[in-house]
Amino acid sequence: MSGNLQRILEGRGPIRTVGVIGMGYVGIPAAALFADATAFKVVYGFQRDSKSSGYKIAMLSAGESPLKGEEPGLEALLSKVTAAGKFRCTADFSRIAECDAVTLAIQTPFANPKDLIPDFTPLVEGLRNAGRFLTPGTLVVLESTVTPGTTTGMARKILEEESGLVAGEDFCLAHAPERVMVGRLLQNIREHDRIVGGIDDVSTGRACELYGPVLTKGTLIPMSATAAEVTKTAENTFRDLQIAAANQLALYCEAMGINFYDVRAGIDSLKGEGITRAILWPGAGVGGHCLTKDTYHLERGVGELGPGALDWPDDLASLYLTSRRINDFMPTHMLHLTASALAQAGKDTKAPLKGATIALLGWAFLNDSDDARNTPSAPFFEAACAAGATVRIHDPWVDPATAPDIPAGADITRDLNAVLTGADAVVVFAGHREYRALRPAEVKALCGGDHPAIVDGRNVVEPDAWTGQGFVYRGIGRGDKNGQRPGTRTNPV
Ligand code: SAJ
Repeated sequence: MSGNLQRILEGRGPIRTVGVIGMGYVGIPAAALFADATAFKVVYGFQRDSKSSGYKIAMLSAGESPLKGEEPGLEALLSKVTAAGKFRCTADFSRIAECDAVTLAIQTPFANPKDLIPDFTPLVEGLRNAGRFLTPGTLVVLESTVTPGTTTGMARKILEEESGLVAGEDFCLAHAPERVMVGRLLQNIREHDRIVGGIDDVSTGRACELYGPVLTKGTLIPMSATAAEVTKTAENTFRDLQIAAANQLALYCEAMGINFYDVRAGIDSLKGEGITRAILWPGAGVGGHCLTKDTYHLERGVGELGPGALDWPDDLASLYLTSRRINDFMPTHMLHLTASALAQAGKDTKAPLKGATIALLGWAFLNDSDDARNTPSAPFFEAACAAGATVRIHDPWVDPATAPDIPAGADITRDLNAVLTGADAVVVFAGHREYRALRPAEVKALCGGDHPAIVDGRNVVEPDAWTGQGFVYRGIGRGDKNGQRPGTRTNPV
């Protein structure tokens, strides 16, 4: 870092014009909040005029949000800042030359769900566009979740190549990871603490100048760019780890014939000074676009940034990768529970799934949500079909026309009666409110058999109410009820 950059910034003055590249669920609320801040004069929302998302330009220019689902306050804020002339959406990336600060809010999905390698193509294109029109003193901030080392590595390299400028000398560069959740975008940006990591102190300081005006409850947490990248990936890695710990304990409780939820309540009761027990919930699996990939970003980062520097026990797998494997095992466990219940209900014990009709309830990865990215229902569906079952899928929230990566042959319907009619097994994968309201007697009448199976992956049904109606019950963590004879309330022998 030289005094050169500081001098350029002093000559340039405070940030007044802001650019946000990527009009998605991260970029749109961020741009609206920057535009609403009195500190800034005007905000450009940069959006490629592509076939798939070019429509957003006209909508946003009219002050309308192209985002699906309820986002409290966003529509009104967009309308306000557009009418005030403080926000403009454009495909003209050359206007980046007018910006004192440019943020990149471009997602980094898997190239394909199997190899877990992120597809940085869209981010690289955004970086090239930013670099092409970069001017001395501009601040560039990556908000996308990236592998640690990306900001000081690939991003810096592309920006310097395209601009002919030098990061830390001629322009500022930082990473400020987004921490937004759908349904509370504006609130999250305003109220979550904001990690701000520059490649040097001047960049960190300039990034704090950009984000400070949009925070209400949140505070700025300055650090290095790489530390910011590790913070983001690690905060999701730790959540995945906590879920895996709950899943492993649930599997232990099933094996020992006890109720995980009693144990959880017991553990949770330990309170007091300095005592923390963050025990989460076991379930049919972990989906979504955060927890399923951020561990791999972190693991790649330590592999690239610290090759040979990591002191780790010989032949011991990463705890974080082991957690990913535990969570990815849960759909398989659901299949094992389903097979076990069908065998108990009288199906061929050697191949209970073969020829069985399964009602798969829930395609979304999250309760009461239409989001199906990396859903754990998909591997269950594929494995059950491979075992010879017929699987009918219900989800009251997911739109089959827009859900990503739906496997061949998977038809998602909102007709619950049709899915339940004639089913040998009812398997709950999402804790949608509709499934908590299921009445066992009505479901039994639709299934038609003497002892259909109910397999509960989200702890939404009460076991005795279902076994009392003749169902064979299985539930994750319910070692006290799994195998209980239909019509009885006694523990399995
Ligand atoms: N899950 C469990 N047990 C739990 C919690 C979740 O099995 O105790 C499963 C869910 O069913 C789902 C998956 O894990 O399939 C992910 O659930 P999530 O609640 O973590 O939701 P995400 O994937 O949308 O995570 C986002 C993340 N937010 C950001 O990256 C900005 C995460 O950091 C948040 O902690 C999380 O939302 C949240 O708490 O809502």
